[in-house]
Amino acid sequence: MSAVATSSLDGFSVDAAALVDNPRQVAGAFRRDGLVKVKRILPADVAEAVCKRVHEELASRRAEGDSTYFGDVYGYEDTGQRWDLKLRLSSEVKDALRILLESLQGVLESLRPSWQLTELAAMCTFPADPGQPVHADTSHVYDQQVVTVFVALHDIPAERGPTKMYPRSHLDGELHLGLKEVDESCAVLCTMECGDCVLMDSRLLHCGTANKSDLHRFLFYSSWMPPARRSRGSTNTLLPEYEEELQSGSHSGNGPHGLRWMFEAKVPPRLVTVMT
Ligand SMILES: O=C(O)CCC(=O)C(=O)O
Ligand SMILES: [Fe+2]
Repeated sequence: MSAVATSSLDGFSVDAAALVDNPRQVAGAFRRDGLVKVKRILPADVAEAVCKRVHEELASRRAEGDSTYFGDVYGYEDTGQRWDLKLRLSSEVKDALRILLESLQGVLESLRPSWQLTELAAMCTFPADPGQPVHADTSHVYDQQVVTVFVALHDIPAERGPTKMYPRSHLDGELHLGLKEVDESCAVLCTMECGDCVLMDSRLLHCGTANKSDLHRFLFYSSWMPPARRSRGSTNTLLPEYEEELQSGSHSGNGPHGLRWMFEAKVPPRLVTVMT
């Protein structure tokens, strides 16, 4: 078994245009494999607008030096080449989320009747980022299913540091308990074109790989969890103002950063029950 051998992502891929007709089938594959790639889910101009926005917010947040805007990620303190930037609901981000949810609604609802937003951020790496250790974002044993949607804001070939994922590892108790090693020959490298996305069960083992290119690598991501009361001090990568809004139960969306936009944008309310 080679340490660099990877399976093909093609077997885990579907075109966005095919999603609407086959949500249950795609949800079934996602449940089994813990990942699914959706090609061409965002028009390139929408992805590029978010990318520009991330560049701008990252520059100003780094200049401010306020850690509130950054999530904790492996390697963040060590190298300064990796930034987990919490995003505002800017018009660019709202447009992207609306289009994503319109496509993903059927798949998400086939998994569960309702979901709430728990992360909204961009995972940014720069040249010479060494990549991450293999990890799961949530516990197979203790946590409920969380679905993370990683969107490529530009093309991400192998050398630009795509995420590596280990299909079906999300339900493997022995792996999660450290009783056996991951099988590298089963890993898939999530290379993408601008506007593609990968849905990942957050219990799946995965890691960001090294950025060997001379370009940045930006992934826009949102995570969705079953509606529940939220615990304070959560480490989710979500700006405190949205966290508080979800926490308080006052989800009328009338505040300055209200979430009513989801309804105005006609995103099906069942996806955002907790915000009603
Ligand atoms: O950078 C990536 O591709 C993945 C990031 C990640 O998995 C994490 O920070 O938890
Ligand atoms: Fe992760």
